[in-house]
Amino acid sequence: MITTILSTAFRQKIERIVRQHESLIARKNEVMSEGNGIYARWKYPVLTAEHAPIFWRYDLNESSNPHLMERQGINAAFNAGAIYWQGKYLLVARVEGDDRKSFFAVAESPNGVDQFRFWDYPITMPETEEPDTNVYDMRLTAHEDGWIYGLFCTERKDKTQPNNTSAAEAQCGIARTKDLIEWERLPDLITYSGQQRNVVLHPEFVNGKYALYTRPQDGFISVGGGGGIGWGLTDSMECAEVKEEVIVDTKVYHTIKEVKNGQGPPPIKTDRGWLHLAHGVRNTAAGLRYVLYVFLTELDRPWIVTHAPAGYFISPKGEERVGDVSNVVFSNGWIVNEKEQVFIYYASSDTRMHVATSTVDKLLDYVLNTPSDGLRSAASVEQRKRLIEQNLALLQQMSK
Ligand code: M1P
Repeated sequence: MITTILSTAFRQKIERIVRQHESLIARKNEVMSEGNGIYARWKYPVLTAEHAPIFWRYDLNESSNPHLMERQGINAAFNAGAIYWQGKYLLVARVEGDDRKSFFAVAESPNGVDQFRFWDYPITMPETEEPDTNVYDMRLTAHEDGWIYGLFCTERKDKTQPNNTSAAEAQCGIARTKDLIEWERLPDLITYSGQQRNVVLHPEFVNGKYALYTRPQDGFISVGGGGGIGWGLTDSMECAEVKEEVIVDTKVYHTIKEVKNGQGPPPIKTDRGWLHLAHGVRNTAAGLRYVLYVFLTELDRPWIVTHAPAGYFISPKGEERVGDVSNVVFSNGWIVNEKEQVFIYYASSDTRMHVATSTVDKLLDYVLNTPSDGLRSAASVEQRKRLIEQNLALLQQMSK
């Protein structure tokens, strides 16, 4: 063991930083008063770059860091997968260092809405023979085969364009674990689409096979002519291959998912079907706008959409609108606890994590009873007129 003598001033500086960090983690969260009856947003982000332990960021040795510089800063903590694990709420966050490299790290909370604390070490994700340049956006699936799978985006340089320093290729990396500490890396998913992002493993076997939600894309950013949330089966996860990929939720002109969309976390099983959370992207003069939406699919055929409320479920609000990539909300993790409470973890503007809470009942009510997109202004007006007519009659009745 190395014993280091610290000066009083240096020790006090460390103590001050530790106190600030501890008070951030201990801060009680509060439900925001205004709500829409579907879910409640919580006031404070649940996980931020500042939640990263100080011993990840500072060299605490006075002789090698006499000015106590934060030399290895953390830029962001966002796009977290989530799992309810031994009575604890765990997020597997995309933590991004100041060097722009993302890695995965587990943060744990006793109640799902505050006190998220990172485990001491980030996840050591083994690599395949072709090393990843960047890994991010893990979806955690506790599969009925007994493993917890983490599917994530692995990004590498596009070697076909050696002179273009932005040209990249996205594919689906796969790893599995029993304890979220030791991870076994499996070969990347093989599909016959150009690139893949937002791939999610369905929690149950379908026709005896593993089932995957995919998001085929022509380029790294653009999904191209195809796109949409795809669906495919694979015999094994040890060398996962989707030979046939069908689009089950397409992008649609003049909707919140006009440019692209992608499955969020694995769907939640309910007695009315599989409840899905996804992100939709549209273009604006100010750039892309990412929102979240919800849909329901059949229990026995999870690839068949039965209910799809029009428009967004969560959009960026207030401070959420600003960050490294502004006007974005993105979710790849939600948790249902034993009381059927749902914790929807979403990131804002590729910077930090938030939570909104609801229940399975409320989400089902929302998805089953919200009108679907009429796809034309006139149809939207008719929908609204029906609501107004019905409400005015009720209000009139109430006033008698
Ligand atoms: O910057 C917004 C999001 O962009 C990508 O998502 P998609 O492939 O659906 O466009 C991902 O890089 C995601 O991490 C990011 O939050």
